[in-house]
Amino acid sequence: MLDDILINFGLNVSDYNILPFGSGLINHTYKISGVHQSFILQQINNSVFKHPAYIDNNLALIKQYLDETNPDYLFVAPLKSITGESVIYSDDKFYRLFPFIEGSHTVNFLQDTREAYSAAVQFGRFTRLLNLFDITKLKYTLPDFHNLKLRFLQFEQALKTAEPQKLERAAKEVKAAHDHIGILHTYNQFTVNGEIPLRVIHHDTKINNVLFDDAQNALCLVDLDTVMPGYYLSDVGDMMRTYLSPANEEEQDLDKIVIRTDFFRAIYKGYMSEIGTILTENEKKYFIFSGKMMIYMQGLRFLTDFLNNDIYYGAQYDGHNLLRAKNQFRLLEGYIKAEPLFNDIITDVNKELL
Ligand code: GN1
Ligand code: MG
Repeated sequence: MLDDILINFGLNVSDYNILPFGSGLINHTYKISGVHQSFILQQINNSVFKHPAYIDNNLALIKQYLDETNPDYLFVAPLKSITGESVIYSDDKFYRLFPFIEGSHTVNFLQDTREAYSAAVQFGRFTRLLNLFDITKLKYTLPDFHNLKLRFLQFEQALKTAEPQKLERAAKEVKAAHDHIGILHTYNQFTVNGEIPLRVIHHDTKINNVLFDDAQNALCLVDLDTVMPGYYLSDVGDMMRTYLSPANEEEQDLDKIVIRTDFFRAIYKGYMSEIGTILTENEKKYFIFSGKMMIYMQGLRFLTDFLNNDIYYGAQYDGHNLLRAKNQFRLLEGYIKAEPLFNDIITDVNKELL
């Protein structure tokens, strides 16, 4: 099946070894390894991304802009087929081919604050380099993707339709979702007041969407399908969600979820060293809030999916998405406890950055 796709790019399948690649939850990804050159082939999940052409539009425009303004920036855009297409439609599915960045690898856990710093620099740089890019040219590849208000409504809807035994199993997490509703109120406040500008952001900054070299320096960003206008809080918040704890969202032993404040320092320093002078004072006020917003949103999304019978994320075992939700609410508690420490770190780093 994949043979037909590769032919479009002038590749002969018998010259390559094809294996599933990475640990993304949404798209299917394969590594196409050859003797001289390797590629990443990705099948877009088009029940999630309803308009693959929107993704293509955004990446092409951004690539062109970056090529013109910052030719040295490593932007991993999809390759063009023999007929000049960057999305191939075959058998009701959409595919793209990317160059494999030699010497790169991804990680699912962060062990060293330097990795967090380096990834945060990459995400901050991306948004900074696109600061003057006209965001009205970008399509919303996933409308309302990080709209917390909508995520909460979807959760409430799932409460109405879920099987009673699922509601029982999830009682604690449903309570946690309601207990932390203040996060939604804060979100509503700044969105209604238009206090925070839209910027070009990545929208999925979890650590396995960054390529590292062997010395653990972040080389570039991948998984660019959700690049679209949004709040910088989404990017910073998802870094908090995925870099602070040594245990990730799949961890079943919740006691392993702890907040590493030195990783918070690394994220703040890395991100702000790139874009601190561009962010408005109002945006900066919400830096710590970003983590609460994204951890809470992810908890709601996993919980909603559990109630909806795992239609979005899928599940490898019974209760998988409930466990992920438990995990995220535990992380949220730890994050909230650490807030005073985060404030001290910000004051401290600001002195260094001056
Ligand atoms: C999905 O595709 P992947 O695994 O990089 C999801 C993110 C979630 C993440 C949770 C399009 O990201 O929003 O944060 O799972 N992407 C989409 O692991 O829904
Ligand atoms: Mg991914």
